[in-house]
Amino acid sequence: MWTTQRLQRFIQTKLGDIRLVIVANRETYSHHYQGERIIVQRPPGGLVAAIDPILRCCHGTLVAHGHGDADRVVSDGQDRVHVPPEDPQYTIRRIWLTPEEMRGYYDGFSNDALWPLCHLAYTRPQFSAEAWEAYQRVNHRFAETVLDELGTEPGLVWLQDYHLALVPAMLKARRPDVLVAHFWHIPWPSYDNFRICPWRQEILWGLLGNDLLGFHIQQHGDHFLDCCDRELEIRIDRERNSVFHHGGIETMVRPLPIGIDACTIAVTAAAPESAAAREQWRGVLGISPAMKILLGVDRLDYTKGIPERLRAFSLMLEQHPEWKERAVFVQLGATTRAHIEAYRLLSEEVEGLVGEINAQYGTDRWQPIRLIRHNVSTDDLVPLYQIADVCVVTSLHDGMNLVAKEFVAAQAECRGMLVLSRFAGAAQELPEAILVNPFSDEHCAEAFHRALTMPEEDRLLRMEQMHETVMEQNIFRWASRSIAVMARLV
Ligand code: GDG
Repeated sequence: MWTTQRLQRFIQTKLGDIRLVIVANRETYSHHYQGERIIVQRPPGGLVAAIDPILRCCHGTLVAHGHGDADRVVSDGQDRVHVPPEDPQYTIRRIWLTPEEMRGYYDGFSNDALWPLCHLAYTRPQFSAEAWEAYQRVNHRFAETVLDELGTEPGLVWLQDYHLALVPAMLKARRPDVLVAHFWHIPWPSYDNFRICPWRQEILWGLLGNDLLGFHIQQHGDHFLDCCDRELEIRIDRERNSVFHHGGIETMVRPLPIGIDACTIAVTAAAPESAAAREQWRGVLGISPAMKILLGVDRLDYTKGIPERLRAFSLMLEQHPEWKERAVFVQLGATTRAHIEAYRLLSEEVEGLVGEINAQYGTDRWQPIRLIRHNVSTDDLVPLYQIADVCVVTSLHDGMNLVAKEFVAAQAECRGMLVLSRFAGAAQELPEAILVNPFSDEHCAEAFHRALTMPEEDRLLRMEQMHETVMEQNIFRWASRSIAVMARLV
């Protein structure tokens, strides 16, 4: 089993004194004013959960955008702060961005162009020259900051995600000796979808600055190779999964499916406080122990298939009326990317649907859907996973999906069941889930009913297998696999 300690030893053996710099848009800790006081927050999201344990165990540096309103005050003269605050183990080097830069680079290009371009969710990407210009400028700033952090030392730079596609080539142009790797956390589209991007060649060349480019699954890597093949004058070696360019320089493309810190979730689940929190959830939601709970946990994002699953739940109530007053759908949907039109529309759609379905089926004693719009703390999320009978993940398209894995890790007694979209990367590792096509309400409604009525023996077998996979293929294993590939390049 991969643990923090094992990963720490592994990194020391493999990388020795080589400095590890991770680069991500989002910082793992942010500082905020609460009245006169300054508090520390850990932003939610899969990426933060993945890189924090790695940075802790290799005492590396994270270069990230400082977005907290008290971030500047707590940073030193070089914009650095040591974290976690209670026991500092690594450094965050913060980059400051203006609201205008954020509108262009983050909202505009990253989230309103690249995000819909890469997800087949049928939301049209918005390509704006102004946003693209901001994206280039901010990527340049990230590259300059990384170079400044490295000084003249040898180093390994590990970039995260789609906000930083141009940074690899910018780094290599100045420091060809530095090893550059990148993990792309979201899907890569097929060429037919990718070719609508006006700046497709620039993005491909940016990413070809990497020595290693990781995706969750082989299919995303294959799509990337196809795009390079169709757009650029370069050599693709399908057997090696590599692109050769600039007179023989190799960019390796690898499937590296991400995991979660499953052990921490299992420990939280087993803690006595979790038992109290489970009771508290039932009390707050007014759910009796006899009531079956279906649970969805997502940022409110149009790729996650939230309206689709609510419609499917409504259909299940129509087709299987025996679930009326016997099942409740709890949906967590914290707001994200609220400045973007598509997200505002989604929020209205979800609120509207919940209202309609509750009005149609609800009774004095029962509200079929409970929508929770605020961010729930991780300590409160684990007990919610534990009381759920069915966890519903119906992403229209998803790189991996960590919620599916978190639910399985929290369910030590394996009493629940997972309904999982075929179009989430996680479906490849968790085939024992009930796999669904989220574009079909009928298919999902039947899957919910099947999950609720699955014979215990079958359910246990499937959940136990998934539990084993999630515990073994954890975040430390992902990090070790990624670092093993990078170390071979050193
Ligand atoms: C990207 C890719 C890939 C959500 N609501 C709350 C909350 N969350 C946490 C979950 C989970 C994370 O957010 C969501 O992770 P996902 O993997 O589902 O999705 P993205 O944020 O889109 O992540 C995805 C991931 O990167 C990693 O590579 O799997 O495909 O899109 O950890 O628990 N956490 C808390 N309260 C909430 O209300 N505490």
